Amino acid sequence: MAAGQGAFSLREVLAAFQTCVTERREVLLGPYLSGWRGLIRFLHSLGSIFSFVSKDAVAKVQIMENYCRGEQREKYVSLQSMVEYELANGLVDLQKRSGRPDSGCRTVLRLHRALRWLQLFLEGLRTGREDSRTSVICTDSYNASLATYHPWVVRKAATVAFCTLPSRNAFLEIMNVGTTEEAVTMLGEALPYICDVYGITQELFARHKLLDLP
Ligand code: 1Q0
Repeated sequence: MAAGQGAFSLREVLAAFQTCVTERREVLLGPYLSGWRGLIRFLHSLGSIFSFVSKDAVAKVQIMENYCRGEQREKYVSLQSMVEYELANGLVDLQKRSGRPDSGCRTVLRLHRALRWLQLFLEGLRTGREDSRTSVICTDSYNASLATYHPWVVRKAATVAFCTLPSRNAFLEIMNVGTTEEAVTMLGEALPYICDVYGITQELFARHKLLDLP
């Protein structure tokens, strides 16, 4: 059932990541970005201390939505068609962040790295003990993924913000999928879809040597 306007349902967000992957193992940008929109909506509800994160995430989703609505929109249907189009047309700067508009490839790469954090974080919530601290799960997931790519000042701000996160049980409740037990079950069912999207994207970007785009 659809959640009411403004309400957050992790089930819907995860369903978006599920519908991303086609039979031909392509990742569709439409549902990928709506999954991100859902996550950002949730991030807003955690308070203004996370606004430096949501601003960046919104900016990146916006860049991609503009490509998806723009003149070349048929090239931005899937990650595969985007990579092929941008590389074939010299739109990806491999050396430096160019003065041109940001490429879809570099922008998706940032979201892709954040998806790894999400995967680790949700897995940590799922397998954590009832009394485990969300801030610790979040910090560990961040240090094992995104932190590598962030300068000291961002790492510091992120770590401070994580300390304000609600308890694991409160978190499982705001997922809006029923009891904490139901939330844990749902995470177990849904996480493989996020892993799948992550794995396909990682393989695609590795094959085209796009994993270090500036
Ligand atoms: C639950 C707490 C959420 C915490 C989010 C963790 C991520 C911290 C990331 C800090 C990013 C800082 C802002 C700037 C970074 C940019 O420099 C960087 C690189 O871009 P560029 O253009 O400078 O090369 N950008 C990024 O690395 C992208 C970061 C995007 C982060 C998007 C996070 C969205 C998170 C949503 C919350 C999901 C919670 C799901 C749990 C649901 C359970 C009810």
